[in-house]
Amino acid sequence: LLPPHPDPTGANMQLRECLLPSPLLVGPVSVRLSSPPSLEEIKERNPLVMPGGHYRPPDCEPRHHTAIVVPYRNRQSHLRALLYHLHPFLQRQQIHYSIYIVHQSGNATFNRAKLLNVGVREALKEDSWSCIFLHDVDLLPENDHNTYTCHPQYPTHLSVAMDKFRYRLPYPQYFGGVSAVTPDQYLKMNGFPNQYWGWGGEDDDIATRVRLSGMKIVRPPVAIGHYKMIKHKGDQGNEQNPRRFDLLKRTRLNWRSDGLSSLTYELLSKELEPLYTNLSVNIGEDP
Ligand code: BGN
Repeated sequence: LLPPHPDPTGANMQLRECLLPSPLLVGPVSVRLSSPPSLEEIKERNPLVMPGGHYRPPDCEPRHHTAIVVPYRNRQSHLRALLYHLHPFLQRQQIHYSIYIVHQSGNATFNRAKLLNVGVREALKEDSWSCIFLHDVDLLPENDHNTYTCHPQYPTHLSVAMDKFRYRLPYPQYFGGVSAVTPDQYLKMNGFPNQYWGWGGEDDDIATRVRLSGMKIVRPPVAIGHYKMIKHKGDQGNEQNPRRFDLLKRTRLNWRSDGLSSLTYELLSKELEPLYTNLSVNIGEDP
């Protein structure tokens, strides 16, 4: 028998599956909120992150493929804090991931759920992600045992213990902050509503869609789902939506017609930044 060929390029090397749980996890971490470093410094601290904010573990075959989608407008310092914490956090979990920032162009009222729909659609054009995270820009996970992976059957709500809500759920159905779906789960619930312009209610609508489409919400233990929220004033262009109460009364009637199935937008640009993919989109405005 001949000895196996040496493989100088490493191209045919079979990596072993990553261990479960990842041996790199550290548990609770202290999260620094003030004055996050520059993007250049964050990049230097994360040398293995590829353009577009893409990463795969170098020495094992990842079991999970997660796209992180972040609705965004004018929150540079929040974005730096998020990238500073999230990149090392995800690398310790040894998952294959990319971070997509979905920037709402123009000055129309902010629409978080529609931006999430755009992010999911664009992310799935790029790669066959097994899990999609819907992540607010101002939330920083405090424990890396809170894994950024999906439940095979049901949508997951991750931010179950935010400092802002004294480390518990503000109410039992709360689905805001950080949540996750598989592409199948996302299709089943017809994505997210496109009609919530301004602050509030869209997350409750999404939670209702989960139920109406025959699924339920799963959550990590409260001790693990700790998040710090970066403090800020209510931001301009995202005022409380006075129509949210009326919209929420109609979720049952609207969810099949409004959502992924009715999504329209114009992708203005897609840039592979060193730490994230920047999708700039025109999603229109409140009619
Ligand atoms: C709720 C908001 C959510 C928000 C949480 C936490 C509404 C709908 C009114 C019935 N829901 O009250 O969108 O995530 O507070 O801040 O406003």
